Amino acid sequence: MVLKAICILKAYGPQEPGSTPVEGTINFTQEGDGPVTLEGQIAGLAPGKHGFHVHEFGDNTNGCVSAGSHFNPFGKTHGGPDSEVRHVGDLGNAVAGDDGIAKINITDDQVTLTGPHSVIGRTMVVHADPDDLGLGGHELSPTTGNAGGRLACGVIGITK
Ligand SMILES: *[C@@H]1O[C@H](CO)[C@@H](O)[C@H](O)[C@H]1NC(C)=O
Ligand SMILES: *[C@@H]1O[C@H](CO)[C@@H](O)[C@H](O)[C@H]1NC(C)=O
Ligand SMILES: [Cu+2]
Ligand SMILES: [Zn+2]
Repeated sequence: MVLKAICILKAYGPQEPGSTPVEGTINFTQEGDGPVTLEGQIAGLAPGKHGFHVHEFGDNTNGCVSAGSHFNPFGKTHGGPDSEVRHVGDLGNAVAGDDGIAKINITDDQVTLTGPHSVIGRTMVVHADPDDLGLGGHELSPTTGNAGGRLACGVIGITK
């Protein structure tokens, strides 16, 4: 069985005048209990790396802030997608080109759309700064990768 989900990322709060709003669409697909593939793009970013994670809550009451911390059901330390120790939500960085567009095509074996640790109903966040994958030596490296503010986010929802 193929499971599908979708996330529409939007910016909350005041935007800089004249700036392109950060926005994006990510499609999720999973066959059975295999890895999840995320495909899509995010536009309006500064060129370079932007931390990209699944956060705990699907709550946008206070914009992206109420999405809480990185989704971490096993109580691990922050890492990168290929780290042995990581949060389930740690998907590393979205990398934008000079056109401000980051193309996403990630296959991950910890994110899942099924079972008690499903990411459906949680929030994807794209950040202002690079995620250092836990290695930056900053006090925030072991929790957030020091990825800075939350530019845009969206709840992961079931689709057909
Ligand atoms: C993602 O990568 C796979 C495998 O390389 C490819 O088949 C697929 O078309 C890519 N998707 C997008 C949206 O580029
Ligand atoms: C995402 O899914 C939508 C609807 O199924 C589809 O139209 C779109 O091409 C998909 N985008 C990517 C990048 O796979
Ligand atoms: Cu994040
Ligand atoms: Zn993390």
